[in-house]
Amino acid sequence: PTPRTLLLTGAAGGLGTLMRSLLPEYGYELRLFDVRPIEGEPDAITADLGDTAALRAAVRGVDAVLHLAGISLEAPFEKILRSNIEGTYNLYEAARQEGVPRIVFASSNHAVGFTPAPGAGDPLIPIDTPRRPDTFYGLSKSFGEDLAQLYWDKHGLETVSVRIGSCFAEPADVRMLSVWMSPADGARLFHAALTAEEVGHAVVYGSSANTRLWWDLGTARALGYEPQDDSEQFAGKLIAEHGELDPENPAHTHLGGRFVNDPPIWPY
Ligand code: NAI
Ligand code: 15L
Repeated sequence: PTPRTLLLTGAAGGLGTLMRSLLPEYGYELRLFDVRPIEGEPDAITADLGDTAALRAAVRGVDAVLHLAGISLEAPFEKILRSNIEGTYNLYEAARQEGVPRIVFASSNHAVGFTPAPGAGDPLIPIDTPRRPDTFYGLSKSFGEDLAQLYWDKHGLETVSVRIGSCFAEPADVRMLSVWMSPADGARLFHAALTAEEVGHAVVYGSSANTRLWWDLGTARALGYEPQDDSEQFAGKLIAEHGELDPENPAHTHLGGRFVNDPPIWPY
């Protein structure tokens, strides 16, 4: 059954804003949470993930959580620790205490960002490839996936961890042709993750059905996800602008792209 009330953390962010417009079509009533206020949304909860009382009130009575809040790029370890590691722990504790049955966790390709991108004819990267974070940011997503596994094994709280590629209106560079997830496919995948039965802790890659896909969407499809989009329509323009991927440039040859150079070791 479709969960009715959904807590959307990170609702003020880029992906949160996209999902605020797309998810209601799937029948969700959204409760919004972000440390930043959201214009035109007086009922949104404006609080930090460090505020455990606010979090506990926010999750009370919801059918599920789509957890997007957190730092979304590389940052000093202390900041990642607070927002992404402690913040995600605080959310899971609040959800456990309030009996929320399922969380969809915005993990990231950067949990496996140091994995070499497959060449032509190589097999796609499987979902059980060893974790290879490319940043403290990616490390926090790796932590989030393990936290989700712990809360499933110990407390029966279900999670779908979605290793999102690049979810923007359009891919912005040639790497993104391989990892792009259209916003419409993002909504399809989150909906599948929220409604599939008996997921336990499932880990999936989050992207469209791109011609240049780098990873295996099998576990996402097993949830009922049927991607409809392909980045190939943007390939001509992006390759004319940036050239083909350079096999000598680490930022072009790893799943995580330029994050492998953060702090930069290559001019990109
Ligand atoms: P964003 O940076 O635009 O949004 C993140 C939101 O989280 C912001 O509105 C921010 O105010 C909020 N936030 C940060 N720390 C917080 C805290 N301590 N307490 C409460 N709110 C806090 O990022 P975006 O692109 O919307 O991404 C959303 C989520 O999806 C993030 O967790 C990101 O790591 C993940 N993700 C996004 C990808 C993408 O392509 N957009 C790719 C892979 C993962
Ligand atoms: C991410 O995890 C980031 O949150 C997003 O801003 C993009 O950089 C994306 O990955 C990506 O890999 O393109």
